[in-house]
Amino acid sequence: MSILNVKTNPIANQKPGTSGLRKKTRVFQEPGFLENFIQSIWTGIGGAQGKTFVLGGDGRFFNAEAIQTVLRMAAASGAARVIVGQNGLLSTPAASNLIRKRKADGGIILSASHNPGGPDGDFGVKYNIANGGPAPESVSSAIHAATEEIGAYRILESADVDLSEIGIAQIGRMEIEIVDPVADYAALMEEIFDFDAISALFQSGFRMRFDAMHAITGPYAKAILETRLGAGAGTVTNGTPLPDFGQGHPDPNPIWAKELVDVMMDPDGPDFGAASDGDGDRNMIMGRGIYVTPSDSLAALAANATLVPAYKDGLSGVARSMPTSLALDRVAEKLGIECHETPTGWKFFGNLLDAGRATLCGEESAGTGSNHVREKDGLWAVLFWLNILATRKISVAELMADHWQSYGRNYYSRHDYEGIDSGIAADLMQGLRAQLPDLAGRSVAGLTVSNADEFAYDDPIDGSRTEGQGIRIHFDGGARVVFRLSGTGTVGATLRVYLECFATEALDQNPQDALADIITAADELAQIEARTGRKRPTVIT
Ligand code: VG1
Ligand code: CO
Repeated sequence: MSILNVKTNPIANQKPGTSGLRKKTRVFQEPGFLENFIQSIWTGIGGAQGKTFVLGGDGRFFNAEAIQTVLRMAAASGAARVIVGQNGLLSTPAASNLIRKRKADGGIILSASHNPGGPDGDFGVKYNIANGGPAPESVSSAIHAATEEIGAYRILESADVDLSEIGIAQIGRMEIEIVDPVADYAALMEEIFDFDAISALFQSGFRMRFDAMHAITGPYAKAILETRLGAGAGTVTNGTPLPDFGQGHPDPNPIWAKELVDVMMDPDGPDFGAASDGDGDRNMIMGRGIYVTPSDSLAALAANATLVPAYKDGLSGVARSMPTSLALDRVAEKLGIECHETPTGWKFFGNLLDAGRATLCGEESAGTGSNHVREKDGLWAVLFWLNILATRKISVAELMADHWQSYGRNYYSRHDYEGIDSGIAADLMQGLRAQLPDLAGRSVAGLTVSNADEFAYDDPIDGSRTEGQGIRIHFDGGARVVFRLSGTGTVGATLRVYLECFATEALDQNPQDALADIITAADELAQIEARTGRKRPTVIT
């Protein structure tokens, strides 16, 4: 086996976004594209020599080929060992757990997460550091800088490694350990939650439906919910990972998981419903007749955390991404704990978790997690809910009604305008930015602006500053609208408009009705329709 030193040229736009590098699959398949990026990861982290990495992906189209390329390149650059999930599969939280548990130097996760897969879909690569979490900005910048200077990459000439059997393999001088993708993760869940209480809940006739959306969580959910906890065969639907996710869009929200929503809205539907995304780090929570918004779910988990064995002594603090609703802040205030506000993307929670300043973190996009790993974790959130329901012995609808009664309700919705022209999107954001100095005190659609700014984050642990993280406009009475552009899309730009208002009465409204004035104000401020020609959002969650 010889090591090839292949000459290459920098490829433009290999800049990691909110969560790794995401591109159309066909772009990743272009000669040298994946290779350039992987070599740049090695450069960005100071070399692969002697290191141990964890490697796996969500099973989407091109996963199998890409895994082999990464293995050959790790061997060629002197990595000592790569721990890889059987058949090249690992959910994002399971990869995070393995990196931590095995004290690896880092990990590569092949996934474009909630983006559709397939030859015409998207593919992605994420690099995680030794704490198990997404590479922070400093590491991502170093990787990006390397992509702009690369002149050659190193790859081993070798046959494909058979990843179908658990055990040890070798290419060149590098050892490859093929592991069961589920075992360590399932063991971790058992340490955190009261499995006996959850099993008893299922034995009492509690019915659940988990939609794995043909993505990575199928095998995890079957092993934990059906086999270990006795939820019964058939609880997990769409449970076999498929390279194109069954032509679906593996984003667990009421639009893309409509099949589940319909079942849950039936008066005879199951007691509890949940779904997860492409790489298993997001969650959608439903009860019979009720969809729980991710922001509310995060707040409810925080409020009930001490019912879970791992959090019985309380939370050291909590954190949420800036656009996530302020429902969490109300709980933190009552508990007397710190509540941090970070930019969008899990990489900003890592320092807080490492420093013990936050135990629980979450995002409005259906990501929730804790200090058990350094990623958001879909199935963990589902088990958290089950643990609470098993202990409190009430329904999801009752639990949320009780929560809103105690804390008030933050009505919340996100309106996405996908695939708009990048130039128009940039102008729209610039238009908002230009208004910022004079917005306070102005009346818009009958609401008065109390203050407005562009969010910048000063990390309290490492002192780094991250600017340009979304424009936020607060109104008198606690309402708010936030505008930002997505950093995970692969076509044009996606404008995300996050809408929120606070109520202590009339707690049963449709969020779109409760938010009607703020929706009007958002359009007036950003001139969405005038600038984009769009009369309505592409996706409302
Ligand atoms: C989106 C979400 C963000 C999440 C990110 C990665 O980013 O808004 O909250 O962390 O996806 O999630 P953006 O930049 O498109 O708004 V995952 O599960 O797709 O890795
Ligand atoms: Co994801």
